[in-house]
Amino acid sequence: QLGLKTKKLGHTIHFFDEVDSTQRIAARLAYEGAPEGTLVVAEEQKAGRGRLDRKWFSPKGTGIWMSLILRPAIPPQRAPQLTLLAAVAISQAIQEVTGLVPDIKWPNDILLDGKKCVGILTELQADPDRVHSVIIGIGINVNQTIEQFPEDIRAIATSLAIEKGERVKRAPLIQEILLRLERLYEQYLAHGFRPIKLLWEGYAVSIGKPVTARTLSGVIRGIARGITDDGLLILEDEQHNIHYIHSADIQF
Ligand code: BT5
Repeated sequence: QLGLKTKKLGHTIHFFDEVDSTQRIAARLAYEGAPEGTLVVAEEQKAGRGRLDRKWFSPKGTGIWMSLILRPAIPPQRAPQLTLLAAVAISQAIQEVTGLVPDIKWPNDILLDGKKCVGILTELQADPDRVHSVIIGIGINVNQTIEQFPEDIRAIATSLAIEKGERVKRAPLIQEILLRLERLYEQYLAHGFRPIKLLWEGYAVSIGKPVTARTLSGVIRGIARGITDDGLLILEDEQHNIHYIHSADIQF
């Protein structure tokens, strides 16, 4: 019922009214051998997850809560590139379907008007040298009103409908996301991350600006200089030391 135009992505779709997390279900399916392109979509998540076990608010019928299984033949350290690839595909799709122009905030947020509209969570099943599966979790606030967000995120979150001023249909957006993802993923497998990185830079907000990066090992303040070919953030601190950051929360 999504009217997909993709060759592979989304050809097997598992729809649920209510789940704890589409990530958990997709991880189980991947473990059981589900093919690349398998998609899990839910109307509502009772325990939607962000990074570091943070909560992802996923109320019924208002958003896109989905997880996609990919099986690229890459070493695990290249997996962060797929978060950035997904961010580009989703940004392109949002722009195509709504006319809104999103910003990507490294590594996994898409912003509209400075507020978070999309979160991406990339998880792996891998050996030290080889990925078995990558589960790309995508959460998009589509039709929430501002009152429908919990108070603690009301100031930092937004939905497509809030920004556009009218409701946005979810099925055409999912279709467009899968189409863009498939194109970029094929490009990535054939030509590597370079072409994706160029597209990513076109949407990136934090590059060239002073930012604060909160990592698990501490806080670094500096200027975001760009991303490496692996997708790490390059941060130059006040002493002009260069840091390569794998994972962090960024504040402007
Ligand atoms: C993320 O984590 O942004 C990744 C979110 C991934 C969600 C998808 S939905 C489908 C799949 N199934 C899952 O269970 N997860 C994935 P992070 O960067 O850690 O951001 C989490 C933070 O975003 C929270 O601590 C809140 O501050 C904020 N937040 C929670 N829900 C939000 C929402 N609906 N919109 C905007 N911000 C939100």
